[in-house]
Amino acid sequence: MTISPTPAALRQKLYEDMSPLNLTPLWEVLHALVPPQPNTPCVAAHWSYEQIKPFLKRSGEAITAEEAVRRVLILENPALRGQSAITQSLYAGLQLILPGEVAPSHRHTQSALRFIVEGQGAYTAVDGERTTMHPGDFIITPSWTWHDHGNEVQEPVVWLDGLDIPMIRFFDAGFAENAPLKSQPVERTEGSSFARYGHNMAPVRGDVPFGMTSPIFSYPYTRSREALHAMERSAPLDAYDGFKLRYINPATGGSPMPTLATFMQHLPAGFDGKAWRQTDGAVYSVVEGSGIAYIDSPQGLVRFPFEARDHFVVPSWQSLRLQSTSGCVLFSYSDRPVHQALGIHREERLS
Ligand code: 1HN
Repeated sequence: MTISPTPAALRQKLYEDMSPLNLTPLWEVLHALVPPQPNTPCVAAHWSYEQIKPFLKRSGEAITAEEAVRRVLILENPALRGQSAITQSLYAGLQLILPGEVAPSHRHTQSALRFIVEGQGAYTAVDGERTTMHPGDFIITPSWTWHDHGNEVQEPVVWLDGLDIPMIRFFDAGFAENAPLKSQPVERTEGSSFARYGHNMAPVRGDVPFGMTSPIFSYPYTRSREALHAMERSAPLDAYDGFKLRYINPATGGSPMPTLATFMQHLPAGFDGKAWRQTDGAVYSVVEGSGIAYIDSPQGLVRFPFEARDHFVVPSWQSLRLQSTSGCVLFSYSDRPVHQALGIHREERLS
């Protein structure tokens, strides 16, 4: 008498026998492939600038900007160590440039944003134009444009680099090359891009210079700050965001870069915000003031008290609630434009 194998044994044998042909049964993984809601491997995390600063200083002693090409400490998601990623799609790092240094010119298909964290007077050069950095300025490096940085002043300058590196890696669409010259030649006077595109006006003829990326090179903090404060006098307070604006590409009204959306918000003193969540995981840079971020993660409620120059990351679909006793200003970025282009963006405001 033959004993027929159990269904479990039958299946196990099937899996083993077909594995050499690189076949795997969907029914064993279906649930994980299409979870009922986003199930990110990322975790909420916070980097205190006070704790990071000594290591930035030490990297300044350990390597020159030129030798490093870019002297950056990567903010790695604790659950994605070794992947140079702060979320599955986004990269974040803090870059330091010391007086007299140059970070040599190169270009790559990855798009970058710079958000100035500490110090002023260093410059970044893109496509023949330089812009001087000041804390709170949001500066763009469009995909495939030559860019170098330099510091001809007396103080160190630190900024947040936000790039779409993991996303471009996912698509296997990354290209890069080094320029023949360390510093690209200056071809336009500083402020030239802002003069043409930064005043709700645009040149009458001609194409936009950087395709889907904003023609504005630097969005100065003086202007963003003024907008938020004027809004505070004239618009109702949002119970979730405080006073929050998105940066735009003036040519399209859309995000400044095809892969990255950027935001600036002001939480007035005493703000006690409601919780909300979105599919786009977001990186925050604290510009001024202090507060507390509460993030509802599967591991439980996480509480991050933050101060100026701190950074934190809110993973996809984990709810965020912001509080500020003293008032604060927050910059943030995410991959929202990609979610929107794919028609999969979701946002939920909880009570
Ligand atoms: C890059 O080009 C910069 O230009 C910063 O400052 C960070 C991280 C990975 C790849 C390229 C920059 C970067 C980067």
